[in-house]
Amino acid sequence: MRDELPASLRFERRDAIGVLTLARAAKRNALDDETVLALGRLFTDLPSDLGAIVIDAEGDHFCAGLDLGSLAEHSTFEGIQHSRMWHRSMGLIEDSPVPVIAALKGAVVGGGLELATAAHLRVADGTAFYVLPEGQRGIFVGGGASVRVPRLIGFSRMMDMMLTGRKLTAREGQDVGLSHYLVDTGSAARKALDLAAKVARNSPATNFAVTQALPRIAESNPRDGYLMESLMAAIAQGTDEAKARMADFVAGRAAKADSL
Ligand code: 1HE
Repeated sequence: MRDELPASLRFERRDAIGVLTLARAAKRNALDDETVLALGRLFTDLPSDLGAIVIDAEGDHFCAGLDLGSLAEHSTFEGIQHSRMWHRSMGLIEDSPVPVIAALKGAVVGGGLELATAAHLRVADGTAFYVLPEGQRGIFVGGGASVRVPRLIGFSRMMDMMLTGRKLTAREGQDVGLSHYLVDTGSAARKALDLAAKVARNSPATNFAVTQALPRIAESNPRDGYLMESLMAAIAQGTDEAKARMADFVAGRAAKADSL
């Protein structure tokens, strides 16, 4: 399927890392249905030996969101189905067993922010800006933003963005928690690749626990969360790889916590 991507997407391997590039710069990487569906297929069918994925973008902008040319003809029911299609694809990214790191620059707008927040880590450069223009376009978010964005910045800040069209700068996005890292202009992809190399060296059980269990634990009631944590911890520490890594530390062969 990776050979059958539309022209708007590219996927390449760099050893254990997969680099997915949004490749429709002439339209500021706006996401049409073909691209959203292909994202879903790609994340359903990942190579089994991948350690991390970086989402990068051609041109000056990460993603201008939904392709606005594609929405006008929808009936109400088609609108629901369209939004659910976005939910499926973004959900497959969020549920990827392989951690996903988005490299952000320029517009991270509407559905572009929905894509960015489906990733597990976000690295922004100084040109990045965040807008939810749906309010001003007469629509509402439909690709998962009302769940994923409040998790990061709270629904009150999202209300402000949607009611007023407020644009958050890269600095503001970093301060409120939209990005994990804010780096020099032009270096988001490089930083994302460096982080991906680190992430890919973790044990697959740890990366699974962090991407699959942690978000669910954080959103469950504490009593269920503690139990889920114990189960996940026992599964992770029972792997041969965990045993070997702990033995390496005890034998002085592994990095100390301040130099990981
Ligand atoms: C587009 C899109 C698009 C650009 N759909 N074609 N998203 C928005 O409301 C953002 C709309 N885009 C913009 O505000 C600006 O394009 C940018 C700030 C991102 C970049 O500005 P700029 O000056 O670099 O580019 P441009 O001249 O505005 O756009 C270049 C081309 O891309 C132009 O097409 P051209 O044929 O005239 O060259 C634009 O029409 C096209 N283009 N953005 C379609 N989004 C699941 S629900 C999610 C709901 C949403 O995402 S709503 C938010 C939609």
